[in-house]
Order: sequence, then structure tokens, then C-alpha cells
Amino acid sequence: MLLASGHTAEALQGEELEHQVRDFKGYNNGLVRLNPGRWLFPTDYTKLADKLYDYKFRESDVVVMTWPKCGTTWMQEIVWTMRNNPDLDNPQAMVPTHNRVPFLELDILLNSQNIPPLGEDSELMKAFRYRCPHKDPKDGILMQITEVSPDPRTIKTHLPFSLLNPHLLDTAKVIYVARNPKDVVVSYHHHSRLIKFHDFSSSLDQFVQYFVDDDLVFGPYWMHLKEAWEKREHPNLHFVNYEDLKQNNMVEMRKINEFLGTNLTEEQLQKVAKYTNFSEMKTREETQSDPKKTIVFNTDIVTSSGGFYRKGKAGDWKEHLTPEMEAKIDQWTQQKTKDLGSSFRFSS
Ligand code: PPS
Repeated sequence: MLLASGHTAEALQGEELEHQVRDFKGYNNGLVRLNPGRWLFPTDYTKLADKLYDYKFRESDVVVMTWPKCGTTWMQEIVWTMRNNPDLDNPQAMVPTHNRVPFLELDILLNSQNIPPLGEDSELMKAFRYRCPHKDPKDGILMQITEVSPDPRTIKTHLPFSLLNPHLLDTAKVIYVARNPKDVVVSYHHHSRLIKFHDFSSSLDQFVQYFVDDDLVFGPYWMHLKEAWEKREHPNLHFVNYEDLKQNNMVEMRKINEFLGTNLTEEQLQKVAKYTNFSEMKTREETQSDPKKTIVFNTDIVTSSGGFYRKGKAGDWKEHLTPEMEAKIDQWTQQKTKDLGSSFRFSS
């Protein structure tokens, strides 16, 4: 199948598919591989791929783009708060972050066989029916919710530049967040066990192998990063490392303030930094909803290993990766970073 982006999409077959659906029970509708790039997605991606590629952004949009688990939620909260709640007095802030900042392509993960919350009485579908009356959910629930979201919009995506509108950077601002792959793999492993869309049931060792083989959904980690890194000088792209945001929080907050043109005072920035730190965001999420009750979480994983807000640290991988796993990722990183040039680095 040829997509508007110029990629071909081919269904995974044979042993490759068997492994995936054995380890990721959530991918029971199958998967597709896109080339060039070897991007990997659940089959449902192909239904929306062209609409996602043609999606027209607006000048006032800020798109937070990352590979999964690189700190999207943190950045979307920073951006939304800087733009909409600099004095922390906007009642809209009480609405959970995922309802204020639409996740553009979430539909591709909402496999209808697997996810009962997509029934008519689900929270998401009720929000869709209310906000997009007379629209067809098959055209993308989240894409259409994004469409009717009020300006200025902050939008989340895990798609790489090559699968989005080629005019994105000429139109809107993009903040790209990168994170040390060792922390990414630990966090994504937890997430894939936690969230029923993925429902991963094998070991961290196996997951690391999927990661270095570019066999995880959302595709090759380094290719995603490379596409953004190559555009880092574009005035509408701001590139941030999770580790820098963690270690030099106020320095990075000032840079984001300048990039967004939000003109927050030092006092406002301090408030936003505190409001968006890990413990405050975790506490807010826990009081806004009970993760144990939500249908998309595997509750046994919440109990054994924590919910969405797991650790929020740089370097937590040291607690989880064996020396063999570490060596495997280091070797892979060494090989892949050659393409990125000498100025690319991750701290810790
Ligand atoms: S997702 O599901 O792909 O959108 O996840 P994403 O938001 O990109 O990444 C989740 C990880 O970011 C951590 N997190 C934070 N770290 C520091 N500060 C704040 N405020 C914050 N909010 C979320 C979250 O805990 C996940 O990392 P781990 O290492 O698993 O804790």
C-alpha cells in the first residue's frame, strides 16, 4: 500500500508477526512496517496515515514531538501552563492534561477489539460526540477533537517529521524532547506492560532486544531523533534533552519561554517550574483520577511497578539494566550516533 507520505506500508507476516502478537497482546489486529525508515505501527495506522500526513497545523499551534517515553507529558504541561496558566489561576488546569492537549494519532493505538472504552458510553466517545457532533469517529477521534480544540493549541505527537505535514515547521512551532535511550527503554517497557493498548508480557531483556532491533511500535528510535536533530537550526524547532530539563530546569524553562515568546517573568517561570515538577504532576494526576480503576491500565502492574508517573528520573536505568543489556544499548548507540555528528550528546 502506498501512502501520501511516499512510504509503502506492508503487513507484518510469518514469524515476525507471531513474535509480536505473542509478546504484545494489544496488537491483535496486526502491525505494518513502513519503508523507507522501517517505521512500525499497529495496522490501524494505515486507516489514518494519509489524514495524519495531510493534517493542517495552525500558526498558533505548538506541537510537542517525542519518541514514546521521552517526556512528552512533562513538556506538554510546561507549554500549556506557560501559554494558558502562567499565574496558576486558570480553572481549565484542573482538567487532566491529556484532555487539554490532544494526542493527535492516539486512534492508531485504540484497537477496537481490545479496548472496550471505545464503546458509545466511554469517556472518550462521549467527549467526541459532544465536541464533534455529526462527525464520523472513523475519521480519527483525536484528530477531530484536535480540530475543534480552541486556539492556541498545544498538540502531542509521537510521529516523526517524515510522517507529518511537510509544512509543519513553516507553519507552527515544534518542541522536540530527546531522552537517554537507556531510560527510554526502561520507561517504555514499564509502559508497555502497564497499558492495555500494548499489553507486553515478556522480560526487560526481550524488550531491549526489540528496541535495538527497531521492532517497537513508533519505529526506530534513532531515525526519529535524527529527523529532528537535522532540523534543529530551524527557527520554529526547539530541541530539548530530558536530562537537561531535569538538571538545569530553570535554564531550560527560560529557553522555552523565549522560544514560545510567552514573556513570562522570572517569578512566573519559577511558579510554572514548580507546578510542572514530577511530584506535583504525579500528585495532581492521582487526585484527578484513580489509575487502578481506569480501563486502559493493567492494575496488577500499577500495584507491582507503579502507574504512569513512575520515577521521573534521569539515570534510573542503572537500577534496571544488567551489564549485558547496558553493553548492547551502548554498542547500538555508538553505531547510531555516528550519523548525528559530534555535537550530539546525552548527559548521564
Ligand atoms: S508517553 O506515554 O510516551 O507520552 O510518555 P511521556 O510523557 O513521553 O514520558 C513519560 C516519562 O516521563 C516521566 N515524567 C516526568 N519526568 C520528570 N518530570 C515530570 N514532571 C514528568 N512527568 C512525566 C514519566 O514518569 C515517565 O518516565 P519514567 O522514567 O517511566 O518515570
